[in-house]
Amino acid sequence: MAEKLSDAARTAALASLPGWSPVDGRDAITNTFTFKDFNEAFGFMSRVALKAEAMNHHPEWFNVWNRVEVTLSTHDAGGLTELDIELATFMDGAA
Ligand code: H2B
Repeated sequence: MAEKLSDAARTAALASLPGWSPVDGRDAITNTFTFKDFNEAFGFMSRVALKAEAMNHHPEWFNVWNRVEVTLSTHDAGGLTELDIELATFMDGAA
């Protein structure tokens, strides 16, 4: 099972992921992606869904029209792991 990130690794990971921020009261990161329209937002979600399924690591997310609010955390580990950093990095590339 993936291990929770150390404080140093968490700080370094966040520094490499502009736009992502820690969630208050929980070991997780969040970002909001805004697209031109629903078609682009859902295209992004579709690409991320395939990646998430391949990783067996899934986002918590909420979509309204052109906006996708994402929270990443590793439920099995009770906090942030490398899997969240990998998925966040993929999302940045897909957006
Ligand atoms: N996604 C996330 N974000 N965290 C997990 O711990 C996790 C997951 N675990 N997707 C997987 C699925 C697990 O629940 C299944 C049973 O493999």
